[in-house]
Amino acid sequence: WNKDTEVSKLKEKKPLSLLMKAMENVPPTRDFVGALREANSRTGLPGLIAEVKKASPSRGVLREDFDPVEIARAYEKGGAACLSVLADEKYFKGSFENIEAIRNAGVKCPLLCKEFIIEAWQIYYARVKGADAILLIAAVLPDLDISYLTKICKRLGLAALIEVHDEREMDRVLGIEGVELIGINNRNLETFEVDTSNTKRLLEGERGKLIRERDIMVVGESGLFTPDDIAYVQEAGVKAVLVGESIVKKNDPGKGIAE
Ligand code: IGP
Repeated sequence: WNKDTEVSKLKEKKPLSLLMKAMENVPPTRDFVGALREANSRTGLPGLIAEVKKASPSRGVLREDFDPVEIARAYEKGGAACLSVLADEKYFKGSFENIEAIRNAGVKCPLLCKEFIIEAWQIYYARVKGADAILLIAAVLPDLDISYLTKICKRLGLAALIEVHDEREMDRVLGIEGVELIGINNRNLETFEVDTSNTKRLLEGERGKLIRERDIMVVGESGLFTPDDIAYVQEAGVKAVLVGESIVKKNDPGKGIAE
């Protein structure tokens, strides 16, 4: 993330009038948080958000033969509760068209639009393309923007996944009204270093207590590769996980993923 990203996002800006018109015809959203809760209570394991990602800035291209619809279908068949679909083109080689294609292919899992969202029109655009949830990154958004964008999501029936990386961001986000879904990113977005103990640290003590009292759904994100990694973040208190690299690279990306 840097200023360039911001400029490129704003250059793509779609006219609000067109988006509003297009919104009249979109089917209702699917319950993203509900699907995670259902999977968690049915299996006793964290609900899986399986990520459809062609490339990343830290790892380069993950799959040469990347077919978003095929991967999404495999994940769904494998028991994923929800899918995360990269829309960012510059760093992740994703697109909004991938979200649309997966939605139109009849995949039923709720879809998270993975785009760097900084303005309201991007949420409308995600909704029009078939997303059921969007991502808001606390590191790049002031509290007031998080609050405002979260309210827009609520009005549109979308879930907002608010991503934090450290205690300071977690405390900011816990101070914002209406937050129901928090992602703890184990990857430092500046150094790309991954540390799963990040999830544990941020859920200890008063923070964890507050989260349980408010029944906030917490997602452990990034750098999860083994069943032990999943058990570790579950022990720390998450009821959902977001997994990309380790499953997207598999020959059969859906095989055994929900176990
Ligand atoms: C998935 P991984 O290490 O399993 O591929 O991570 C997901 O957490 C990661 O892609 C991610 C991300 C983001 C991508 C987390 N936060 C913000 C883009 C933007």
